[in-house]
Amino acid sequence: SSPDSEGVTPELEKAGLLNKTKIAEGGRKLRKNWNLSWVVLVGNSLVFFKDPKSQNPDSWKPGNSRPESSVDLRGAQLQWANDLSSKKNVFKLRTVTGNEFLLQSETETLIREWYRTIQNVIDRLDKE
Ligand code: I3S
Repeated sequence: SSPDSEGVTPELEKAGLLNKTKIAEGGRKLRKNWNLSWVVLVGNSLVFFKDPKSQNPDSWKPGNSRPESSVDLRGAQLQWANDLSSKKNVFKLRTVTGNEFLLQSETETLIREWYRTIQNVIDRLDKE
């Protein structure tokens, strides 16, 4: 087994570039502002970076680049949201605190992988 088989260090599930906009904060609607974001799914969190220098799979580790924000996936909800944007391949992530994000990629296979991987984490947390 690995030196960290007891799970002290959270597990990196996925990292990559996605278009992102926050559309609600605590249930209050926000104006869209799409930006390319380096997104890291690690442990129970989705972590967003905007500095291009942080575009590596280790960016979430302590001492590396500072995240722009971080989303706790416990109790979060995902849904496809092509009705919420003129862009294709868009899904919405809603946190328990009422923050809402749209995530998008021009590549359908890629956005489907993100959707599936995030949903798996949400499902795992639901069972805990
Ligand atoms: O859903 P909306 O409000 O039509 O979203 C579009 C606007 O936010 C627009 O910004 P301004 O209204 O500040 O010009 C953005 O540039 C668009 O990207 C938004 O729509 P899409 O369909 O790209 O999500």
